[in-house]
This record gives sequence, C-alpha cells and structure tokens, in this order.
Amino acid sequence: MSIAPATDARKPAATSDFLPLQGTDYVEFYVGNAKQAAHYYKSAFGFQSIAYSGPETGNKDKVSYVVRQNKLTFVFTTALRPGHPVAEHTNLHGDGVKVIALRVDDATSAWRETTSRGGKSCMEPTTIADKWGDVTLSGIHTYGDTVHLFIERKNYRGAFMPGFREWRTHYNPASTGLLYVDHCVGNVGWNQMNPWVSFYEKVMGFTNILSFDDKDISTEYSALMSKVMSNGNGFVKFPINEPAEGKKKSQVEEYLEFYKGEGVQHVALATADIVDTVTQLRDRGVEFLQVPTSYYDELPGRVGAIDEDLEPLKQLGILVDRDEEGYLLQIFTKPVEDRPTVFFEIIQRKGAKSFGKGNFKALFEAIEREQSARGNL
Ligand code: TYF
Ligand code: FE
Repeated sequence: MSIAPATDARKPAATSDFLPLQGTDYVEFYVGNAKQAAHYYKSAFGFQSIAYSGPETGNKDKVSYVVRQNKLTFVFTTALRPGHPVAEHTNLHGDGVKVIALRVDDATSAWRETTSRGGKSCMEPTTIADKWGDVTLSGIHTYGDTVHLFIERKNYRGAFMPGFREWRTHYNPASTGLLYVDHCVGNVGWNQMNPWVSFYEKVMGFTNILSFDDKDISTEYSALMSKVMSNGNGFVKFPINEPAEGKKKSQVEEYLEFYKGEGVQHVALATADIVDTVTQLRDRGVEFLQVPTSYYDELPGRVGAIDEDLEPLKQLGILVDRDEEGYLLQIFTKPVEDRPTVFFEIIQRKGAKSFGKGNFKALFEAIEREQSARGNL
C-alpha cells in the first residue's frame, strides 16, 4: 500500500477544482422489478418511500421508485416493455448500478469542464421544471455502461425531481442508521485500472489517494489491484479494481463474467453505530460474509484498544482496521442479486481514511469461500 501525500481530505478544495462536488446525490439501480426492489430496500435496509415516476406521472415506458435514508438516496428503475434501454441493461447485466449521480452547484459547467477534457457525454445540460422549482442535469459515461450524472438542485422543493410525484404509504419500516455513501467501487477489465485512473484524474480532476497492488493482495488470495480516486474535498471516493493473475480466479473476474462487463462492485454505506446498524440489518434478513472466529483472537494485537466491546463485533462478524489517523469498522454483505455482482459494505469510520487493508486477507478468504460454493473459483 502506498499513501500519496498530495491530497488531504480535510483541506478545502483547491481553487483550481474545475469540478466541485457536494457529494453523492443518488445511486440509481436498473432492475428487473423496481416495485419489489424498493420493498426490499425499505424492509431490509430501512429506507423510506420518497417519490415515484411511472405511467401515472406521464412516464409510459419505465417506472422509478425513490427511497431515502438520511443523506442516502437510492432510485430503482425498471422497464415496462422489452427492447427499452432499461430492459436491455437488465437483460445483459442483471440488476445493477446504472447511475452514480453527483451533486453540483452548476451542472452546465460540470458538463463543459468534463466533456472538454475528453469525457463522453451521455446527457447534455437539461433543465426540467415543475411547480416546485427546477433541476438541471447533465452527464458523462464512465466504465462499462455506468454513467455519472451531475445534478444541480439549487432550491428545488419537490419530493425528488420534476417527473416524480411524492410517494406516500403506510408502510414505513424504521431506519437502520445508514447515513450516506462513503465510496463506490468499480470493477474494470484486465489492464483497465490505470486508464480509468487517468480518466478520473484528467476528466474529473480526482487524485489517486491510495493504491493496492497485486503484491498487497494476491500472494495467496484472490488477486486484484485497486487504486482509490478522490475528488478535492474527499466527499466522493471511487476505488477502481482490476483482476490480477493469482492462484485462483479473481473475484473481479467472477464479477466481470456475470455482470457481462465493467460496473459497480460495491457501494459502501456509512453508519455512526455499526453494531446497531448491522444488528438491525441482520434481523431483517440481510446476509453478511463471515470470517473465522480466529480473526477476533488476533484483533486486539493488530488494532490495539478500540471503543467497542469485542463480543458484539465477533457475534456480528464486523471487521476492524487501523491506520495512521484512527480506525474503521466494516462488514460486507453477500451479493444482493442472484448473479454474484453488486454487494454493500457497511462502514463506520473513527478517524481512519483508509479502506481496511488489514482485513483484505480475511475478507478475500470469505469471498473465496462463497466463490467456491458457487463453483466459480
Ligand atoms: O473499497 C475497498 O477498497 C474495500 C476493500 O473486492 C475491498 O472495501 C476491495 C476490493 C474488494 C472488496 C473489498
Ligand atoms: Fe469498500
């Protein structure tokens, strides 16, 4: 692992930041059945109903449900007809992340700055309006069929954005304490990590804040390389993984095979109380990767004193890692689709800005056990 000295997430964005980002506005999933997906995320993850778009709101070809928990907004979209681009997307990829939407002050400037640096447009700046105000959107392509939309909301007062109506229901399961997107990880093809690192540097002005090479990760375990890209203020972080040659088939290769290309591998969701959050998620049926209990025998020696009691961490399978600035607690769900593709990480940072390198061995062995059970190792 190497930590590049240039970027400090606490520093204000440099004046030269040509793409100031306020954070993740929403993550949109293209799915086979948005009604059921929204229900799953409400029931299992504790999201609340926010907005709906479909035939009743004048959208004849597709349906979208918007759910929210604190600053975390997910959109689930499905096609109503075969041949629709959303249907083509789910036919090829299965359920997956289509849009990582980023909040900006000026979506027109974001589009101009990124496309003039080589970003491929997927949406020219477009302003949509209703009686609650207007929202300007623009966007560029990133890896695979994934896109980044730039969302300028100014003082829009509606439920989500024009085209959506408020979604009210009596079914409102309690929050599980999920707060915001900590990072979104992309899996890219062989030798594609560095080209995508350059894309985030040149087109979006991000910097490479951490790197994991195959020697960090691949000696005995599922081989991959990873570089973490961050925007200037550190609110948006995109690790990029590529497979590496190892003794076994890389988990990244398994993903690429089943997703039929590059795409989002995991979305890390922040919590301020991981023991409580994971207890609730588990009670609602979310399945997590498990590490051997020996992991907890070695933990005190590896990370030293932490605020949390060891026993609940062990009961729940929560992992801990320390860096120069503090420590973090994290846990990974199993893939949330039948294809072994997208999964979630639940993360609580206590000062640490790293990504849990000390957990890679235990984590990747747990992933390998799942891969092996699927016959894909
Ligand atoms: O985002 C990260 O870098 C950590 C670790 O396939 C990680 O969550 C890296 C690769 C991977 C699973 C987790
Ligand atoms: Fe992660």
